[in-house]
Amino acid sequence: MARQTVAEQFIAILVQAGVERVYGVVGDSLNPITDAIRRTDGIEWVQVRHEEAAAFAACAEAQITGKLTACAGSCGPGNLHLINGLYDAQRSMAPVLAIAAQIPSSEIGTGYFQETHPDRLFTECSHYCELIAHPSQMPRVLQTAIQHAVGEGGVAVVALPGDVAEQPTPTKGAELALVTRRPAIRPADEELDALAGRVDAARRVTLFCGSGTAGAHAEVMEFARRVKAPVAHALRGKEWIQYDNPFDVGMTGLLGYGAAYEAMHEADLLLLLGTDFPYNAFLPDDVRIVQVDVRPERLGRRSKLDLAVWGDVRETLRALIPRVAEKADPSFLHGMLRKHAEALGSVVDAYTRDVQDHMPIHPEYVASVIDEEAAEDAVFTVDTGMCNVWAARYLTPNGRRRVIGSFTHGSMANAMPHALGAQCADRGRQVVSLSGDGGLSMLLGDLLSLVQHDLPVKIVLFDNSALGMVDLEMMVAGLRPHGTTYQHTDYAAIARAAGLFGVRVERPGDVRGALREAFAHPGPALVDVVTDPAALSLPPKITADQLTGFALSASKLVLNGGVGRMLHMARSNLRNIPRP
Ligand SMILES: Cc1ncc(C[n+]2csc(CCOP(=O)(O)OP(=O)(O)O)c2C)c(N)n1
Repeated sequence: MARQTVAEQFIAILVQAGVERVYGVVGDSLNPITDAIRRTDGIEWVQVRHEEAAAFAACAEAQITGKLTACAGSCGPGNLHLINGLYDAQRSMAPVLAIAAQIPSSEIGTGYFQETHPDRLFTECSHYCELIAHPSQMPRVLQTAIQHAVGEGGVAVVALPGDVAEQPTPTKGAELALVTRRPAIRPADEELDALAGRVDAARRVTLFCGSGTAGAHAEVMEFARRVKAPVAHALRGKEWIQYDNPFDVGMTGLLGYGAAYEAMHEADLLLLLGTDFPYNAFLPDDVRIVQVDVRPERLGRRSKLDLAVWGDVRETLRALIPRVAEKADPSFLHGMLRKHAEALGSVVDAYTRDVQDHMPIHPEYVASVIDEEAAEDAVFTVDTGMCNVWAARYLTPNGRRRVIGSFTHGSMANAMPHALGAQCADRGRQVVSLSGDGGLSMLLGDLLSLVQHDLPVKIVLFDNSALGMVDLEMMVAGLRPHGTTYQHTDYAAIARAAGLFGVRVERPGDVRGALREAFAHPGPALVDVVTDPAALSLPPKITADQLTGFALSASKLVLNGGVGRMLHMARSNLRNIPRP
């Protein structure tokens, strides 16, 4: 029997590692890989139009399934296009293996046609990035790559020259003992005792939760109940922690709302749980801070810590809860819950004013209708830009819905290709892309991929003919907006021409019906909602000299706007509190 080629062994190992699909664009040096995929059961080639979309799609699929996914590009420009989506995956800790096909191995270093050096180019956006220069490096290099992506959470890149991929492997692809899951990390007893001592000594404890609280909802709630702590969150913590949360005091940061800022500043002990929240101007500098994170390099890089705890949030809290004494005095918690409901109550007016008749359509109204009409287990993907604001304030998490965005890398154009990958992972689940017109138009070609693969993604386009977020930044910095407008474009017509269901909505009264129609449509659909580019206002107390771009100096809430169903949640959390 003929020996396996490197490409065949490569793909067989990906199947063993649980990879179900590889997103990408074909090209000569990649041909042995795509051909091996074609001949292998259990793995599928998902052809896209732009490799950046392939990397975003893989990134979203990995975040939905928690499993390794893959993307691929041909040599030179082909794999270079992957780079932005790979940064996104790396920074979201999404396990993605990227196959960067390379020029013929004999030509490397000669300035050959399409020559780049993927093993140098992708080092910054990966945990592992190596060239397979000889078949004998297989299967060890691939195994090492997979274990970096899965074990460390993020990207591994393997550069593979087409000629090497075609050669027979020296070793038959034996079953490998691959790492497919990360271990639970429990801090040492000494750290847990020190942490319990800090918690017991504090009178006012606040928890600030990030994406590291995924899977730890029950533990966070039990701990908060025991120590009577308000629970604040960062944007990436929202989907994991805000639902069924009687201790919720909202979100801090540029898009923040509610009493999160106060609760974090008025505490005498702040616990940062699984968050690498970057804007340290929102973190207090005169409060004792303990940080718990699974990645030790993150500990203390945003604020000075009194205690650094290396561990999973879930494992840490499980071990901590029996060690801390239950606190008797709920007055700090109750005070913060009241402040939270008051803070939400005062901004809600901004949203309700005439919004259902407002022309052009108010984007907050669109977001609130999406929240009401979308399925209880929908996946929302969110474009960088103002859609982040609408998602943060209007999407109601419930523990089953997911919200995926480029929340750490902050790239535009992510939502539609993220939706593509999320939908591939589960064709039966509703996937709704909240897209900006700037973002969508950047990778517009991949609308065609939705049609080609009959992926029933629903795109809701916030079509303000502007780079709205940048308009706001310029305004905040005291600059005259420049280079931020687009000509009006009928994206619904483009969608229809591409083979999607497309509808353009210009009147607020038509929003709900159009969304219902699109959500009920069996295939891909785009609702092009013409929205008001000047929708958001800055709160009156913010002045331009308080802010330099995104570096906030003195204030706590940057953007004014409504908060959707959160007011209701905040008020219902108050019901159990005895009146003062
Ligand atoms: C790839 C990339 N280019 C530029 C930026 C800077 N940027 C951030 S938000 C934004 C505007 C986004 O516009 P749009 O998608 O139309 O959404 P809107 O904010 O108008 O809702 C820009 C240019 C970025 N984050 N990523």
